[in-house]
Amino acid sequence: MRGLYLITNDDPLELLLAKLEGAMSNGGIAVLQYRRKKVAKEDQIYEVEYMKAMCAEYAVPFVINDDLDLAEKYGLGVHLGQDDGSIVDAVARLPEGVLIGRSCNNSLQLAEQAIADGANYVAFGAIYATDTKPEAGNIGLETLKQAKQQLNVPICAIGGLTVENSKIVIESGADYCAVISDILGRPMNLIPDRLDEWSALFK
Ligand code: TZP
Ligand code: MG
Repeated sequence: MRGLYLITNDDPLELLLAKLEGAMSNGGIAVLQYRRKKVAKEDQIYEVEYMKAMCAEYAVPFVINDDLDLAEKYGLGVHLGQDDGSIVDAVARLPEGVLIGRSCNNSLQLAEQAIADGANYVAFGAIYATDTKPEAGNIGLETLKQAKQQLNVPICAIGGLTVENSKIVIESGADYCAVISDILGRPMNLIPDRLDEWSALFK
């Protein structure tokens, strides 16, 4: 229940799948989240089917961002923001054992509520400012440190995380580091080395 939590970007599908194949075969991915902001809903079905099979092959837990209907259709985990629907619903509609996560921004109170509702991990961020989601701000490390002391589920840190700035994030309490750009923003041939650097951080 710790390690690199990789989130998909909006690369063209073929390129994204090639990067994911390279990343997963490297062995350094603890969780994959499907997050495709620029892909039409009807095309997401095919993509999710493909990635579900890939995750099964590499035994990587697979989580759908925002979309409980899609997660339910395929019996997958889900990650819900504060405005993306209820955790109680997700627990009721998804199979036992899948990941159910909640974005809690900078709030321990939101995290406690999510856990009471049945979330089995909680996410805080953006830790550092990021162009991927500028409106997420930059909350720093204080909430992570408190969360580590007070909460009894894995803690996910997200936002602007890189190999260079995440040692302290892990030391502050992050079980998962959720990353888009620092992995998928790189050319495909550089991703395996980057993953090795991430794995070393979690050793
Ligand atoms: N939620 C808070 S920050 C963020 C999301 C989805 C973006 C993370 O992307 P990156 O590129 O790793 O900063
Ligand atoms: Mg969301």
